[in-house]
Amino acid sequence: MSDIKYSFGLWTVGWPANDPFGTATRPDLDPAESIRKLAELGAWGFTYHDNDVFPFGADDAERQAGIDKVKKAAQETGLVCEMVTTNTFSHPIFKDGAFTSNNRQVRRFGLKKVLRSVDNAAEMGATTFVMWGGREGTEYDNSKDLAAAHARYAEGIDTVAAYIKEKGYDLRIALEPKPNEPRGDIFLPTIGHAIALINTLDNGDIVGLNPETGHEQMAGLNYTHGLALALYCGKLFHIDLNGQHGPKYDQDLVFGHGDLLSAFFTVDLLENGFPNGGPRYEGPRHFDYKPSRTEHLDGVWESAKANMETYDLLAAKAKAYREDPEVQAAFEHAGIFELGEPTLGEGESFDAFMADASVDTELDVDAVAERDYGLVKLHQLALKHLIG
Ligand code: ASC
Ligand code: MN
Ligand code: MN
Ligand code: MN
Repeated sequence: MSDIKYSFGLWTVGWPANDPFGTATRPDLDPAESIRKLAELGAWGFTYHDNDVFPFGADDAERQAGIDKVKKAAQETGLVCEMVTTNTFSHPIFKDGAFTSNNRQVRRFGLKKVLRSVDNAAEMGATTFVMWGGREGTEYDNSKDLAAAHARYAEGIDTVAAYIKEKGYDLRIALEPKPNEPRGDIFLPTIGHAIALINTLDNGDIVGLNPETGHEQMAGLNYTHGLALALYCGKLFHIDLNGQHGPKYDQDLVFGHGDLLSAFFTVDLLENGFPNGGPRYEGPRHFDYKPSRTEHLDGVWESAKANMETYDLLAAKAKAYREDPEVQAAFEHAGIFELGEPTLGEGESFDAFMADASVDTELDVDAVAERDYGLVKLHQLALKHLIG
């Protein structure tokens, strides 16, 4: 096993494989046992929703008992609790959303549930607090005042951020976009939507993103491009890696078991950074997948291992790809380093630029248009590193 910091949601291996069409095919797992098993397999960390470790409606004693069991397993194994999140989607009270429910009582209930989860995240030493608004959305466009819904969503997120600051917790919020499922349309469906809302917040400095591979791909979008935008904006706080085959229901496959080429370039970005330098993601490689319903318990642990093995394999391939002199020459030929140069010269004035005839009238546009970027050759080099 490599020294890469791999982390798993307890709800991933712990999913008993109940789906909308059938009952569970596996028994419930004890979260503390899952932590021990993940440690044995070589994972570094774990994450959970409040109700992965104590039931909805638990009294204070039952709540603390669930937390203490997980804490003990973490201490015994050395596995790090790096992120905590809140289940604001399972109980029927959240059927119209938590922060964006039309019902103010539900919004106040949801907010308090989230703030208690923030306290627990701090208690566990987690540094990221994820908010996936699974039920924040509609089936019908006339179900809500859509401006008010976004205002209430922003209010909720800002309130959680303000609470973290007031308590002095070392925590950052990471919003997780998803386009649909379980709602027909979920608010903040993509990375770009989330960044736009974050920019309106008073406490947006501690609010960023937790993009999930499959969620972006469900929207027909490019996950690696999304990570790049989040990094550029200083907002890539956490990641949920998994696999997905294009726009359809949320498959939550093992990382790399969906679009493998996309997974390769995701790992290339995470491990090697941008070709011209720039911001890097230094957080855990966190998996949010579901062991397929066909698998029993052996299959659960095989699938957990498969995530880490696939990432390790892709990391090694991506490293060899970047170090290959032929690839570096193809980068040069393609202009990838040239793209790192600003378009205007340093201190170049508008007057000088607009008067510069070499930019247009003296430019042989047909000759420039004939440039061969060699991008197919470059991509074939990547493919050969991946499967050659
Ligand atoms: C999360 C998260 C998701 C959902 C889903 C619940 O916290 O990251 O994608 O909840 O895994 O089943
Ligand atoms: Mn998913
Ligand atoms: Mn997720
Ligand atoms: Mn998910």
